[in-house]
Amino acid sequence: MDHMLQSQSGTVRWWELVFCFVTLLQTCPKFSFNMRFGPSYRFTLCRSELILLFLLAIALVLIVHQYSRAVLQQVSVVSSEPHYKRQQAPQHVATAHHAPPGHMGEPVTLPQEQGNIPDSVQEQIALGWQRQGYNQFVSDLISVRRELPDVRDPWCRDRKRSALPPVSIVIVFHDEALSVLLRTVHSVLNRTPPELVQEILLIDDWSSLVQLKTFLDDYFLPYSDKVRILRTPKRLGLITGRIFGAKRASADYLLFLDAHCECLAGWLEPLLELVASNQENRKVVAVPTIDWLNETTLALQVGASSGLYGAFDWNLSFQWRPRYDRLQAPQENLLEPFDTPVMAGGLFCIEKAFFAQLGWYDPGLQVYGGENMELSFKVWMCGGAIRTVPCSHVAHIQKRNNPYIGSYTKERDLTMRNSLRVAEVWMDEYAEFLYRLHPDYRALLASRTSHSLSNVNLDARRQLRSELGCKSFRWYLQHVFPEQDDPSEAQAAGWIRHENEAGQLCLTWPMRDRSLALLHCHGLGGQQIWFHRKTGEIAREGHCLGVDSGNKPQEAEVTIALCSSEGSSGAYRWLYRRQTGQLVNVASGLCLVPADNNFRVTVERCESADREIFTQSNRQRWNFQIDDI
Ligand SMILES: [Mn+2]
Repeated sequence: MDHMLQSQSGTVRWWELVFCFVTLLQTCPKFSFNMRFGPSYRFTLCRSELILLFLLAIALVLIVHQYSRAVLQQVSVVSSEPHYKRQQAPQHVATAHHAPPGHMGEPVTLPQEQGNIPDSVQEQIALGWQRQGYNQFVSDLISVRRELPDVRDPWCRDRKRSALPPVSIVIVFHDEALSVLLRTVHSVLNRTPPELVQEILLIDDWSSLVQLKTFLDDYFLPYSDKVRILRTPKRLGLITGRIFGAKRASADYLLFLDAHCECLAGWLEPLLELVASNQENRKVVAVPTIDWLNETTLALQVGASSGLYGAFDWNLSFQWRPRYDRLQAPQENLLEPFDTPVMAGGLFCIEKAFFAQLGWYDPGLQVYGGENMELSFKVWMCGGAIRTVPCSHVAHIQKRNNPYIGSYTKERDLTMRNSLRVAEVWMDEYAEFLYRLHPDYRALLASRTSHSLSNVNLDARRQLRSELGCKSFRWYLQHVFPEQDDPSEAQAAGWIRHENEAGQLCLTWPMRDRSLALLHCHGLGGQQIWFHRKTGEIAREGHCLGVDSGNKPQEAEVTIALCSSEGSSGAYRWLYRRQTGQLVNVASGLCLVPADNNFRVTVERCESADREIFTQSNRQRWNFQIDDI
């Protein structure tokens, strides 16, 4: 029983107290105690009563002490571990019936009926969307330490790994929602072996939200062994902000994350293993599989991105393409890292010395956009490789708009300026195709002399390229991205336009359902850019336009399918008659025309070319944007 009276500061034993008291009573055998309560009461306590009172007092002390000890024990259990190790949500919130919002990546939905949400809350929701491009209100409802399921394939989970070096994780933010930023950091701390995280550098790129200042410093104080907050001296933009962080990182390996991510179990190890192992004689940049955090409900949606590779179109916009259309032999194990010509941009692991050797990013690139193309081209062309790692999963919120850039025209203007620098330095003769397919680039290029594109000279970047002895863009297309439509191998390119009473309509693919359509020409390229190869195929993104003749001519259908690598049959070859603008399918001899509803295409018997009906509005007349490459 003596342990019950032990306190943190020393030991007092209950029987010692009793012993003292009994000794006291023995030394004064006639001890009595007189007390006056008010004017008329007088009590005399005899020895036996006094002993009883004493025992009662001892019992009370014991009860109080036991209770306070229990409380102290609880406090010490909680505070003895470093905060970043406390990854489990409290037990009571993890039960099925009372799971907290968003637990295990479940969607968080608000009541559908507007009437159920007070006006003040509706205002907050709208403000969150407007500021962040995602549902900040819902994010604020979710624990910043929420748990997520382990979505890895068992093959990834069971792999044995050798010792890995630590990384510096660089996260640039500008007015990110606090809950989203904190959740990004906690997902790293909670789901990464601490010895692999040398530091997390939070680069505050001139944010104006007040909670991202002193509050953020205070919040991360208990994590100061891992988290460092650096603030830029002025607005740098995402690209320069990343360079700012990279140069200040202390580890040999860098890992870049967007400020609106959640890393999943086992995310870092396979990336690092690929980058740090020098098994091949080349530097590898590793990219995780990107899962989707739904921007409305913050639900985790495990995507197909391990089945996709990164590509670009001739507007230098990033796009995902399915891995099955790659020409290189498929790997035996689809979970092994695979080559990707271009990376999405925000999430990657790279050796710091290699990044420095490549001249970081071009410092003339501003704010956002095009930097992923620059880094991707130069990694491949200057002796490195980019691989997607299917075992590594990072979930990411795709913002609906780009709140800190503003309008679409502003964004287009910004990315065009950046893309132009990338094209001028890295794309050799292919830059010319970019300008021919998108004439607004040429206008921008022409205006460059009057007001400089940027004060950072292009020559310095060209010189860097030649010092590094990098290969040509043609080499890159042929060896790294042979699936890409090569304009230099085409006889005509650009939009395939039809003019009629409905206006100017362009052949467009793929629609959301991967169908082929005839839509108003938007002039932005992308889905409306086609290549008429010298071999006759009309192709875009490795898919060829064909005719399925059916049994009768009226059953013939226009199809689109993966181009054959061994050369196409006549069903996929087309003849372009310049005088009449007719596109004649070689196998069937039928001509391409708009379908009756105008938003689809079909084929019909060709009209004879010598008749005088081929005005601009003839239904069989089509125009290529560039019909002589
Ligand atoms: Mn992002």
